[in-house]
Amino acid sequence: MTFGAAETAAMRRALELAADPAVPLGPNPRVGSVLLAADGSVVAEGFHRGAGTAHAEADALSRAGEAARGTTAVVTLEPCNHTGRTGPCAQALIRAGVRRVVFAQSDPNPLASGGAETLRAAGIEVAQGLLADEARALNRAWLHGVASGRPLVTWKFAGSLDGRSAAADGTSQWITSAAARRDTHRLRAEADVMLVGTGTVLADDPRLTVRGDDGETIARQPLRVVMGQRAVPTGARVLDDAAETLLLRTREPREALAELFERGRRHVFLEGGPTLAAAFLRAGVVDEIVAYVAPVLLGAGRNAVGDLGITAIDGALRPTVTDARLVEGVDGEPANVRFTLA
Ligand code: AOF
Ligand code: ZN
Repeated sequence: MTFGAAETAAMRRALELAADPAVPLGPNPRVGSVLLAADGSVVAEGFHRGAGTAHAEADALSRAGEAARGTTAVVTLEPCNHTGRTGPCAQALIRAGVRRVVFAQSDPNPLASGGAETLRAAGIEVAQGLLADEARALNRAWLHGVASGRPLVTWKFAGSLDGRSAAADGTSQWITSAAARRDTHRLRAEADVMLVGTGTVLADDPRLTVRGDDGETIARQPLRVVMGQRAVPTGARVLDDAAETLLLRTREPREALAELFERGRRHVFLEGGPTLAAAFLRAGVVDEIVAYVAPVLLGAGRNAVGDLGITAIDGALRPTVTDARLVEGVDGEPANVRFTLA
């Protein structure tokens, strides 16, 4: 399908609006919308601000008012066809007199899909697929949830060249570089759950907050979740008021994920120790691995991953590398390597 330059620029803007960091992550997709006049100028912009609020199209239409008539609606997701928490956007676009609708990706949600057909049946020109990869990347956790019924799980590995997360005496500070840790915080900010086991809380007393490059906690903090059957001490830093915390008294990854999905969470960043990492890998619920490897050899030491029950080479887990890059060190620290695997 062909798209005009103004439509492409509008779709980029709609993706940017959709990704607004002030929007809470949750069970709904991130969606943006721009209404264009016939000469390509912007009539109105809109975006979705979290579950229960207006959809992006409705937001843009209400800002445009009468000026919506005859415009092209550029939307990052196929307009919905259902009455859910709000009314169907396809009908709202028809009523507003929109001439053409351009969307990036079709809606995989069976409850809401079918908007494109409804629009076409009403005589509106519909074109799809513009910047679809970017739109899918933005909502990959939500898409994973629609397809699988559980949250996307990203496991973070940080270790030495020989796969250790701590020295033999248990000291574990600063295996990966400060630059690698800052990079981790950028990835954490995209998730809505930070998950560890009680063992990590007892051993490291982590805060599990997301800090920006300046070291300050950012506004949109993921839910901190501690799972396991050991008690979390009342003074643990994970219980401070920097972010919400949920204690799950289970050791079953699938049960924990089901509970988090139920609570509207769609992307779990797994930062646990060797026991929890092994439990999730064994249960087959790790969807993505981000591995920071530091040029450090410890020889003996604590394994970053516990026993996976693999005894023969045939049983090895072999994730695929989707990205590999150097994370340059600053202030004299060595570069680390970051692999992304799926
Ligand atoms: C959104 N925001 O801008 C668009 C969505 O939870 P509901 O009833 O508001 O409906 C959510 C569904 O609507 C969602 O799963 C998706 O299929 C569709 N479009 N949702 O939250 C939006 N355009
Ligand atoms: Zn809608």
